[in-house]
Amino acid sequence: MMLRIRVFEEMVGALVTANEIRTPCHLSIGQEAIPAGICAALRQDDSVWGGHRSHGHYLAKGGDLNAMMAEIFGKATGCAQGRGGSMHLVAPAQGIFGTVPLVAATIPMAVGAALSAKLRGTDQVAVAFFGDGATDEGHFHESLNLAALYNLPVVFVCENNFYSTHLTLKERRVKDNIVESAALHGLKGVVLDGNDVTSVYQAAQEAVRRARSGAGPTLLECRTYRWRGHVGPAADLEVGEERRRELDEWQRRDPIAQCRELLSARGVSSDLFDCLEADIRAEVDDAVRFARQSPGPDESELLHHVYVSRRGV
Ligand SMILES: Cc1ncc(C[n+]2csc(CCOP(=O)(O)OP(=O)(O)O)c2C)c(N)n1
Ligand SMILES: [Mg+2]
Repeated sequence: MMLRIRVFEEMVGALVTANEIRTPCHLSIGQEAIPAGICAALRQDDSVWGGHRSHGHYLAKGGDLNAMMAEIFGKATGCAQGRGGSMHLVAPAQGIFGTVPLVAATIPMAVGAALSAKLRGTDQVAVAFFGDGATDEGHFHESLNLAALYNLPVVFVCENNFYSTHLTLKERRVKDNIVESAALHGLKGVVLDGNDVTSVYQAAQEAVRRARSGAGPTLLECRTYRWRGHVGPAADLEVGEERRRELDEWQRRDPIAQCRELLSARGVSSDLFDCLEADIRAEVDDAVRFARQSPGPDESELLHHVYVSRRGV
């Protein structure tokens, strides 16, 4: 799954550079262990809620790769019928009810989904994915408080990549202490290496088990780094003098390379990796072909889903 997210996003980046994709794309290259590790601990009927950087959340939760590529191309076969682009991904059957690029907007939605599960008496779990920048918003704190107060089955996953657009964590907060918000609001908080897919998966399993069994919400602060710029395929090396050094350091901790080393040490052959990579590249190439060949939305549908008409149109 990590490789699928990586290859998909590298392709999107290349197509943005080629000016074939023209919707803004926020790439999560370098952060793949988080969606892959968290979603591996979920069931299909659990929900995930994401934001502007959610290609990985969508794929890891089971969203269709062709439908996402077509959406990014703005085609009628896209998961949001070509109306949303990269930042509005939706696949209700897979528990993805819409990613929303308003920072922190989907954190309370995850809490709402968890409240709904509790009221309906199901054991479904809701997961909110959000960045460190979202923890600067009031919604984050209100959501943690309510989830703890009502003991809701929700897992808050902060993908702390230390940047909110071009502002570092240090420029935005006195302390590097996001996880402490959990204790403040009365829920369990865990800090972990977000580039280690095994740690992420194990923490997710425990948080999901707690949520499902009625033991309440958890905040997971997953520390990671995005290799590309805030938006688009470039590396954003001009944003600050620290960026080059940080990038070098974090690229040495590539989540995919680390996982590959772990598996090799346990006897998985390099041929298997090569086959896997070839299959994924073919899958992504197919998605590009599908998106290119798909029709655009019909002009006559431009105002559909925008206004509610009394005549029911
Ligand atoms: C409410 C709101 N404020 C500001 C923005 C502009 N904005 C878009 S992404 C972003 C940075 C978010 O940073 P973070 O939550 O850390 O996510 P990351 O981009 O690092 O994945 C900002 C400020 C927005 N989309 N919504
Ligand atoms: Mg961030």
